[in-house]
Amino acid sequence: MLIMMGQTRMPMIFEQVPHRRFNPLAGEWVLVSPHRTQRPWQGQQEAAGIEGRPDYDPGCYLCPRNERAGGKSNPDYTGTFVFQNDFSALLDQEPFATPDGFFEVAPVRGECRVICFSPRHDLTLAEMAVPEIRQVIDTWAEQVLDLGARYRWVQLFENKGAIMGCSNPHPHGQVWASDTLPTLVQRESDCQLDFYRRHGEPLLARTLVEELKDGRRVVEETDHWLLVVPFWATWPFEYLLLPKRAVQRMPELSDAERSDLALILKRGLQRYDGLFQTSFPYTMGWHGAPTDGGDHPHWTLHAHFYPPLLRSATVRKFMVGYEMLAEPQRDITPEQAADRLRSTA
Ligand code: H2U
Ligand code: ZN
Repeated sequence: MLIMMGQTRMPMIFEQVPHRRFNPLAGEWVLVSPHRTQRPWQGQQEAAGIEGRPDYDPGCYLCPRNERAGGKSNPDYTGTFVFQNDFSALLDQEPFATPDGFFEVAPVRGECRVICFSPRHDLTLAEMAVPEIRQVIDTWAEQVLDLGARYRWVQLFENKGAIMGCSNPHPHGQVWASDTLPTLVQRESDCQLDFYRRHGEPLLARTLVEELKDGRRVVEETDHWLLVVPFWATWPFEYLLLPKRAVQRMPELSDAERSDLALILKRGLQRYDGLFQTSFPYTMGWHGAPTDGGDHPHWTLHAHFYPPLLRSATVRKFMVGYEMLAEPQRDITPEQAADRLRSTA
């Protein structure tokens, strides 16, 4: 028996049987095995990770006035604060000749910076006030403008939580700029271009329409933004954040879109924190059209949130075994994940 839901008519049978879903943005498939989650949800409510922290830590290399590695000191900053990463993975170096041969090597030029979101050591993005989050958004846009004038790609991201390899709980993100398109970005670019050529509209504009039409994976919606657990999500509680207007890069966001973005970010991140009663770890980052001066009508600005947690504050999903050798796999369906996120306080 097939029970039809929504206007896209994805049969409910897909809530029960193994199937594969296509991720048109990454150009890859994900295996979904919902029959493994037929057991009722016991939802452990461990209050792990929300430990009290001081608002200033004299030993923190990101707090105002403190010394960083290499002897530089942070100013007594009051809002956001950006500095050049003292251990940059990319350097603003001159191009060099590379040898031909089977083993390929290529030069790369770039820069890495650290963005402190707040002088307060004890806050997270989710806990900051909406106007303060708005300041972070403005800083992100400034970084894309500044570095984008010199580099083809500007990658904004945040690693949050020790489980994600984050070195410091002080709220901060990073920006890495490079003169080449990184691998995953190139793939997204190719996939969006391919869709645009075949359908005459941007892939993520169509995704927005389809996700709104279906509705089951929508977690938050504001005047200008949509937050979904995408149809093709790989991570259990992955988010895709989409603008409702065809915006290609962060600096193009209007005043209203930026303020509204601060709002939906806060709401979405509060849902994350509420899910397992923990300061939810994740890697998040922005993808927009390359800053190479070209026109890229196939590109839509968007953010990805990849959180590792699966069942509780301590039980995480591992991308190992089948995932490393064959294809990403998930048990809980994106519809179930969105439902759980919507029902968190
Ligand atoms: P995480 O977001 O992964 O915690 O990284 C923080 C960055 O801060 C990391 O890239 C940099 C590290 O190189 N850092 C400095 O630039 N100066 C310091 O004094 C310590 C850490
Ligand atoms: Zn600090």
